[in-house]
This record gives sequence, C-alpha cells and structure tokens, in this order.
Amino acid sequence: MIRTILEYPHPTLKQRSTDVTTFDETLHTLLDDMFETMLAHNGIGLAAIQVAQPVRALIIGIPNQADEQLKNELLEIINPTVVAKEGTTTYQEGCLSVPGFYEDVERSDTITITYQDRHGSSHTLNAEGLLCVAIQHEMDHLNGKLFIEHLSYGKRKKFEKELKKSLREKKNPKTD
Ligand code: Y12
Ligand code: CO
Repeated sequence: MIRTILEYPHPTLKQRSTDVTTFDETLHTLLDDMFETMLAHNGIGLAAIQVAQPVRALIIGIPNQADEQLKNELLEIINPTVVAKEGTTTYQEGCLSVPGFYEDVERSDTITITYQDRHGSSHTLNAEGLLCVAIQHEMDHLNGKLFIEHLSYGKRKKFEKELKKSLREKKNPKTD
C-alpha cells in the first residue's frame, strides 16, 4: 500500500524515532509499504518517520546498472549506528518530504554502520559514494533532522523563499 509522505513543515518530521524492538509482521508490512511508496514517488531513500511511523527504520534503493530498483537489492536498515566515519564530501540532495528543492550538503565521505535487518539479525556495512550520502540523509530523519538544517544561513533563506512561493502558488493556482 502506498502511504502518505509527510512534507515540511509537518511537526512529526521533527520527532526523534525510537528503536525497533519487535521484528514482526507489522514491521514487515511497514517496510513493504515504504518500498512501494518510495518507488511511486521516484525516491531512492525513505525513513519510517516520513510516513508518520516514528521508528528507527529506513530503506535505500540505489538504482542498479540497468537503472532498476529491485526489491531484492533494497537495503532495509533498522536501528543503525555509525561506528566509523572519514573525510568529507558534498552532494546535491533532495528529499521526498521537501519536494522540488535540492541543495548541496556536506557529509562524511565514507562511513561504517552496524544495523539490523527485518528479522533482527545484525550486520556491518561500509559505505561510500551515493549510498554513503543516502544513509546519512536517512539517519538524520531518525533524529528529526532534515537536510535543509545543514544549509548555510543564505541557502536556508533561499529555501524559505522558494517554499513560500510554492505554497502561494498551491493556494492560488494559475488559471491561464
Ligand atoms: C542523495 C541525496 C539524498 C538522498 C535521500 C533520498 N532522497 C530522495 O529519494 C529524493 C527524491 C525526490 C524525488 C522527486 O521526484 C518526485 O517526487 C517525482 C523530487 O521531486 C519533486 O518532489 C518535485 C524530489 C526528491 C539520497 C541520496
Ligand atoms: Co529525506
């Protein structure tokens, strides 16, 4: 089932998510729905809080060489912890909860995380490149943080201006 994605400035997006403790059918349905929701919106990553579930679960589906996002290549990351990080990198980010706005964000260049899968088994993952950026972006969601909070004062002002304009246009659609 496709779920509704909360959009900035919905207050729930600021909530800190809590650890997953039960790896049951409810969690599996949430993860399956998140995958369907992410694909329906052309996303490559989604955190549970974006569909109003404040639990520490996120998914990442980087397109493969055939530009497909396959369910069996999807990363389902539960209760992640960063155990090592190195360097810095800058990537132009977007977020399904902040539609239509993209901006450069600086993050760690490589990270190592530990996490659990949908069955509660533990894993360690070394990430670099787009995957590394996506994991950090989605892990921020678990702590109630959006990528726009990483922006400089000037870029944040630019975002607020664009948001006001798009809300105005939604309220008063052009008729010509
Ligand atoms: C690099 C940077 C950020 C991430 C986090 C995951 N972000 C997304 O998956 C963003 C997707 C996105 C898709 C959009 O397209 C549609 O909704 C059709 C989009 O455009 C609009 O909303 C107009 C914005 C963001 C991972 C890796
Ligand atoms: Co996001």
